[in-house]
Amino acid sequence: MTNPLIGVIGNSLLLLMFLPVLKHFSYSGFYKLDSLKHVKDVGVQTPWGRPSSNVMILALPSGAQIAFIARHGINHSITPSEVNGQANIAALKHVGVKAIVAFSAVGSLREEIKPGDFIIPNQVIDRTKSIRQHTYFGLNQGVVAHAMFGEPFTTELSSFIAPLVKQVLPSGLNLHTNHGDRDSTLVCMEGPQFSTRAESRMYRQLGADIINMSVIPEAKLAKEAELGYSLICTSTDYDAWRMNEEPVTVAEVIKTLTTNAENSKFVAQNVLQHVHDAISANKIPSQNGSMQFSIVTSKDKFTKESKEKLSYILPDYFK
Ligand SMILES: *[C@@H]1O[C@H](CO)[C@@H](O)[C@H](O)[C@H]1NC(C)=O
Ligand SMILES: *[C@@H]1O[C@H](CO)[C@@H](O)[C@H](O)[C@H]1NC(C)=O
Ligand SMILES: CC(=O)N[C@H]1CO[C@H](CO)[C@@H](O)[C@@H]1O
Repeated sequence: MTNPLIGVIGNSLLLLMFLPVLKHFSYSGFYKLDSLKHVKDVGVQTPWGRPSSNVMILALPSGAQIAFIARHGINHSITPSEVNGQANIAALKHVGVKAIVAFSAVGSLREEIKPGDFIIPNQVIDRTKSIRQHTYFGLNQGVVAHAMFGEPFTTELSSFIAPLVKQVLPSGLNLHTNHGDRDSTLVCMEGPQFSTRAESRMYRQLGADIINMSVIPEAKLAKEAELGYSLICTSTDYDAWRMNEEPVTVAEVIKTLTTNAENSKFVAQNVLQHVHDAISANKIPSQNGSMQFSIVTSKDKFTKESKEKLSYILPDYFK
């Protein structure tokens, strides 16, 4: 059996849409026919602990396999600040994944990004508060490394995915991406509470288009682990910036979230096979080697412990 080449990180709703037959979900099973097949669950213990869920190996209709992690746990019981990003990314790397297609619900900071619309951002503003472990380096292990993060997502992967998403969007919904020198910017806040109106308006002034609580540290850790990473977002609401509207209600978010998860499932099914094929044919450049010049500490200073730990994600440098 070959390793899964792509990893998917999404919420448990997305998984539910893939696998309506999972026992502990009571779901109508309406989508049974076109769902992905569950091959097996892999319980992975990484040097940074356990991922949010087992790594679920799912088969596409062609038989190609993907690896899925439910970001907030299978029962959605892990808050964005509690998600163990280090373990999630390391676990996907460990099972052989080369690139990650992540899904996230976001709030919209722009009138033209309507609830239900899809967004593939190319830039990030980090407003998390360093209570999440956001790097594999430092942490008293004696290895210093600085990953490039000017392009927080894998540009080639995102531009490969965009037309595929567009193809299957239900009519009335739009896909928003960067164009020309206009970035598509995601601001990542700590949460778990949503923004105040003042914060929401500040993010608009900073040039942000959408907001969520999940892309950091995922995108940073994927870079450090030399994995491709792109994010497909679905807008649930208008956050809190609109003066003459009620701020986002949780009920509104959950309702749109469910519809969005259904749409995300169709998008995922159209996208994943193509991404798998492109990665196996080397049509999307590999991230292998991208950390080559980032590690500042010289090899002879690595401790036995740091080598053991870091070789889990970067065997070429820490063997
Ligand atoms: C999820 O919830 C079910 C009960 O609904 C429980 O049996 C199961 O252990 C939970 N799984 C995890 C991983 O928390
Ligand atoms: C990745 O790049 C390193 C050099 O940085 C090379 O030694 C290694 O063979 C490459 N691995 C793969 C899987 O291409
Ligand atoms: C506005 C906002 O933060 N939206 C989402 C961002 O990400 C978290 C975690 O995935 C979602 O639960 C939020 O609804």
